[in-house]
Amino acid sequence: MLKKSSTDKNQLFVDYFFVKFGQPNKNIYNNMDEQQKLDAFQAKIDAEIKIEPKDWMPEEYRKHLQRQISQHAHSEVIGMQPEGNWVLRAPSLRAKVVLLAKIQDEAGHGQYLYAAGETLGKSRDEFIEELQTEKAKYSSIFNYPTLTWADMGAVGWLVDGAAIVNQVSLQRTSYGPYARAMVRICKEESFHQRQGYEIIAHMAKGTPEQKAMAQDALNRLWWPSLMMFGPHDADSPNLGNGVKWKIKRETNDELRQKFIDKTVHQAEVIGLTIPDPDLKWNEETGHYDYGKIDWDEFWNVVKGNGPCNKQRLEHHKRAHNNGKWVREAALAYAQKQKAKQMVA
Ligand code: FAQ
Repeated sequence: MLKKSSTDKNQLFVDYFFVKFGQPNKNIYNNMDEQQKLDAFQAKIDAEIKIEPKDWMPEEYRKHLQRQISQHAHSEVIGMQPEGNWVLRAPSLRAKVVLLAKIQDEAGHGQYLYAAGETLGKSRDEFIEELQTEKAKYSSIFNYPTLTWADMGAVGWLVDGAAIVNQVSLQRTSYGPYARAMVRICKEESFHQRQGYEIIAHMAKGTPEQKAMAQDALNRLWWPSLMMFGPHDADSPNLGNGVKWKIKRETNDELRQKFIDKTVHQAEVIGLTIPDPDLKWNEETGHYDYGKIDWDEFWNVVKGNGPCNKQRLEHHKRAHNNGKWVREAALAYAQKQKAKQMVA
């Protein structure tokens, strides 16, 4: 018997079952036809009850999540490369320690996300194979080079800033393991955004040359940061199911607008100019209007032809191969420990 819960959302789900199928029980899905299962699943989503790994779910929902979560994980891991480029050239010991900590956090985010993805029945090896054979994507932003120290500021400020806007929203996503991973990731991501803003603010207040470097980093990374949110809603094939199943809680355009609205003021405070002549406050909508995004550039990068796509994947493959002995050793150690426990 499903226990009636005191919370409204569970109540809604239970009520649904009483009305539709009579007394609900633990194996509610067993005697349902396909359409009834889909209806029941949607009722659960609508009641804001999280879907957990062992729950029944439509295959399309599972595939949608495997795609999005693994791409998210790949982005975190590939995203370490542009910043890794500056660890050995950080301008002070403090800057180096902070940058290293941030990059290690990104590796951790990849771990949480791969683990969440694995609960959907696909192994980490399969996910990585898909990345390395270009069947899976990762965020377009990481295919741009990081040319100066100011780029470390711009990446933290803009790229992590954009990532947070999306990830705060994803804390309410319908799949339990993904939502819970997001809660922890968001806490760390806001430290990342601040470390980037600190760097860029410092440079913007520095010598004219340093200020010029900060402005140049903003000029190069502004538009690619807006592209992180994906195509406009009208051109987003995954939007319909994403919203219906509450995987996505806000659309690509809504999130992009949120990011722009909060970032414009941050640029003003440090005396930098957003490189968009069409950027204008709109009294009527209460948002900034912005210029046209170059979608040809976006798709070119997504299809593998950005400035650093090949370099990023080759580096990933090399590091993965070099780390094979570590994975094997860790596995052998774990097996030994397990055998010891069995004997004891
Ligand atoms: N780059 O139908 P939609 C971070 C693809 S984390 C590449 O709109 P959807 C932390 C999309 O996959 C950054 N591909 O797709 C950090 C789809 O192709 P598919 C990553 C993109 O899923 C900071 C096709 O275009 N965050 O930065 C991009 O509804 C600093 C059509 O698109 C996440 O992954 C893109 N920008 O919306 C780390 C958040 N945009 O798969 C290190 C979770 C779209 O059908 C350093 N993901 N595509 O072959 C999401 O929220 C969504 O998946 C979107 C795309 C918004 C990325």
